Amino acid sequence: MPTADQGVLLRTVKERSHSIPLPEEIPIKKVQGNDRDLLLKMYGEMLMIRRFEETAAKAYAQGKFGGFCHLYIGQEAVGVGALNALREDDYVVSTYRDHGHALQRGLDPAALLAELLGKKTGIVQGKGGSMHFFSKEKNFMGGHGIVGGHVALASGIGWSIRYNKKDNVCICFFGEGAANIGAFHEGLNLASLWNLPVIFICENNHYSMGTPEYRSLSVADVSIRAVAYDMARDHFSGGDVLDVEQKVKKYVDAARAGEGPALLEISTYRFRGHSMSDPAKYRTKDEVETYKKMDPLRRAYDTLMESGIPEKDLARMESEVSHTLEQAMEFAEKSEAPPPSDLYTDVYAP
Ligand SMILES: Cc1ncc(C[n+]2csc(CCOP(=O)(O)OP(=O)(O)O)c2C)c(N)n1
Repeated sequence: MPTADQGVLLRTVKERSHSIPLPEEIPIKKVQGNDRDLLLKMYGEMLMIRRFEETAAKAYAQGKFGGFCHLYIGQEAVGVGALNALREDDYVVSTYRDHGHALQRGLDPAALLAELLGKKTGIVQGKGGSMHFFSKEKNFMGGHGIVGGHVALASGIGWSIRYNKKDNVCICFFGEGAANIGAFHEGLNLASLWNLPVIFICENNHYSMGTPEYRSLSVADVSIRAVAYDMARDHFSGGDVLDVEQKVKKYVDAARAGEGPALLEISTYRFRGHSMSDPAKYRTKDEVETYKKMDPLRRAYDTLMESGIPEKDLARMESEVSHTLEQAMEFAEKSEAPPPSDLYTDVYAP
């Protein structure tokens, strides 16, 4: 072990943790005025994501589609809170766990379900599937299957914003596992060097597939990695959607004003396995139950009730969401599969 008097720094991490952190209980507080309106809107958006994911899970279990399918259930407050801090013309780039981010950017749930089912009416004509949602019109730049690879793409998007002298911002989502990939470090380095308007959001759900963070991260706090690149950083809980929106907005506004990128680590938890084929036996029932008690969707519901929103208004939102999804599923099921000749289209850019 090197020592300080030999002219090298001592290591600061003396003992590694052998457990993942459990969520802190945050008391429910009343909200009013604009905050209450925003929370109501964001509750509806989280509800749409939760029910969409349940619809996708059911269709998968019924064998209506196969391949990879990574659900966002439990993490909704991160995507919804963070993306409410953006303008409509801003950019988003995501991972294979992209359903929630895509819905939040306004991609049509019917086109997304059709994509899952591999139909021609899907958001990318049935050729991408669950991991590759994309929409040029909505500046939703994917859906990417290579862990961490898209972090460098986000810096490329940031560069194009600066080059074109626009005042947009790009949010890039990834998991803590991606923070160990080379492209993450390359992306952060260039974003800071060139002062790019990119907010890197690490959705730390504490597991990379079945590997807990204490077996993959040399330093448990991912946000500290920003220090190496002279970048703004923050680390907070993703349990309260309003809190996430307010915190992320600060960094988005700063990036838009030319103050450069930030690395934000937002703690969260996925209630399901890594993907539909993962029974998640590496987690204890107690751990899962502890996190479920802090369900961000339930928290938003309870806060709204506490803040005087009538129960019937929330029930109406629930039935509107189910109606939209029923129609979306019907559309997806009735749609045609792409013809075999589609194998030869979209291979090269025109
Ligand atoms: C470069 C690369 N290596 C390995 C994989 C296989 N893989 C898919 S998801 C995943 C775990 C990533 O975990 P994390 O980044 O924490 O995101 P989470 O799934 O928890 O959202 C791995 C190893 C991959 N897709 N790409």
